[in-house]
Amino acid sequence: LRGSSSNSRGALVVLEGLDRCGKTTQSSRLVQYLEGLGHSAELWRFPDRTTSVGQMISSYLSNESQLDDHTIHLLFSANRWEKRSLMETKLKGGTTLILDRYSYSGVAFSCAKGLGFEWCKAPEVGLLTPDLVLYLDISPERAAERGGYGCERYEQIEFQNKVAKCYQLLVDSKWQIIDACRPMEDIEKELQEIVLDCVKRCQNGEPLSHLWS
Ligand code: T5A
Ligand code: NA
Repeated sequence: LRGSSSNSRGALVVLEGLDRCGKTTQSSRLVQYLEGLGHSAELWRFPDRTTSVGQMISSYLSNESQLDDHTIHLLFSANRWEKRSLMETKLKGGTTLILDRYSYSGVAFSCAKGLGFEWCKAPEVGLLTPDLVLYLDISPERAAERGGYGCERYEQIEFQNKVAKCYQLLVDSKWQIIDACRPMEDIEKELQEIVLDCVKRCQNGEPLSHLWS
């Protein structure tokens, strides 16, 4: 299955969407699927709550600590920067990374609080650009019907509506909008096809680029 080009690399695939849209469910299924085909693949989540920065973020999200909006924004970004070089190493080594949230969450959630769009994008500049962004599209009302909604800071319908509007400002040619209100298995099938196609493109040597280009 390996491409013959010396530039062959893994794909950088991001799942984005509102809280409870199904990202974690689908990203872990995608990794299983790719591994089953013999590809090297890993699931990464942002925020990565295991690092010391990630622990500050986690405590903020669960309302155990308060932080200025700009401060938490920069922490989310720092949490991606601390994984950047490993990310590049993995991709160049041929491992496909399936990311459960990335810079787009960073911009959309902070922008929804009222921070400036360009200000929000600035600390993300220079991170790796995903080859594919899968936006799991669901209304906040439908998402709220799924288990556990309401425990964390951002899980309120009115706020999620603002987040959805901010996401729309970020859509570009790398995005695919997926109807996330369907049964899990239907979504899973659709994603498998799109992601496999992307993995093959990257094996053929599609170059890596940097945000926001
Ligand atoms: N954030 C994040 C920022 O503000 N800035 C940043 O830079 C970043 C990276 C934490 C929060 O941080 C914010 C965004 C978030 O508010 P998180 O830990 O990823 O981010 O939290 P959530 O997105 O809220 O994760 P969830 O686990 O809530 O949602 P998922 O992963 O989208 O959904 P999932 O797969 O866990 O599914 C949720 C429930 O729905 C069911 C599942 O079984 C589960 O019970 N479900 C379905 N039910 C019916 N039909 C389907 N198709 C279903 N798919 C899943
Ligand atoms: Na999740």
